Amino acid sequence: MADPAITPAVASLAQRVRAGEARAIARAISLVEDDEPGAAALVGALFRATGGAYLVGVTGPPGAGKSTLVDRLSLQLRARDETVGIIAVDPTSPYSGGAILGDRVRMQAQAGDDGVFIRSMATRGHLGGLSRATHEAAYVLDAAGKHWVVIETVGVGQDEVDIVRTADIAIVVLVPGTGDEVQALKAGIMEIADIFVVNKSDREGADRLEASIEAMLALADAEPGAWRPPIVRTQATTGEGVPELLAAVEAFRAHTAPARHERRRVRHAFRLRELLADRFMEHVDRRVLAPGELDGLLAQIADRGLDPYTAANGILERALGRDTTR
Ligand SMILES: Nc1nc2c(ncn2[C@@H]2O[C@H](COP(=O)(O)OP(=O)(O)OP(=O)(O)O)[C@@H](O)[C@H]2O)c(=O)[nH]1
Ligand SMILES: [Mg+2]
Repeated sequence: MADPAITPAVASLAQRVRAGEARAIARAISLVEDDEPGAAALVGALFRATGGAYLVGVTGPPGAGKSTLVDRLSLQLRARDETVGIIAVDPTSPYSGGAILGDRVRMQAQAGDDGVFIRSMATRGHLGGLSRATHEAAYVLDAAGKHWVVIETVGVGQDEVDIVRTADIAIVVLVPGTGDEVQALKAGIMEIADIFVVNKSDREGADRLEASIEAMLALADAEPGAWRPPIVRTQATTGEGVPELLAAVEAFRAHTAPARHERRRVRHAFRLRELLADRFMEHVDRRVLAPGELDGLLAQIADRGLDPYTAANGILERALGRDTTR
């Protein structure tokens, strides 16, 4: 990684982000998303201004109604004069905007202070991974002064689940009658839920789904005083149940306020380890291994002429210039 020395252009961008300028926010997110030159310096310049936003992770099966729900939720927040930044990871159905779009136009009339900023992000193609890209986009929105930053992911891959798991709150959205319960269990998203939403509760099978979540929660032996994930029924299309969902979010926020630092420490630890692993591999690829050398090592391993531990130790030793045998 180059020295994150800040150029005047990046410094000015950071300043405009902190002022909440929508165009600067969009530009800054593109910069970090594509890991362009200046991205690390920008994150460095913005980081001190982060920590004010409450980070909400929303996940669930494809088409569960996550975006519709987040749309509704942000309308409620806007009604309280709170600002929202939304990052939607690879949505198959884009944010319709809907009522929000109308509001955004109205808000833009107010001295460039957009109340809602929505950004879609592709799952693939990020240097350093999806998690890096979304976390850094969240830093941008946080530094821009958004009260709430919502990250929506489809709960199918480990990256997507980890992103939501390390948010301040994890909301898992399920829908009745699709067998999603079982799929969700497989993907490991049931364990991360701070709140369960049974969306499309107008559909048949909502009772059954709620019962199966209850049964699962009853099996988990929670410590006394621990948060018990509530189950909230919603109809995102009509907005029914959304005030109750917001109330549950607030209840969780209050309940976990004393432990908020711990949760964020876990998130930062996760990010730091990820960054270190990325940067180290980048260093190994660029500075340690000769072109084609890795393929040669892999061929030897495939032929059982070399074991992976010895290979890894050899690379580590060369990278660090000393003996690294454990
Ligand atoms: N009947 C019914 N339909 C709903 C409800 N909530 C959402 N939908 C519909 O379900 C479809 C998918 O909604 P989205 O909000 O795009 O779902 P999503 O989970 O964000 O989808 P992906 O991001 O593509 O995974 C849309 O046609 C919505 O109108 C609901 O409560 N009831
Ligand atoms: Mg969506």
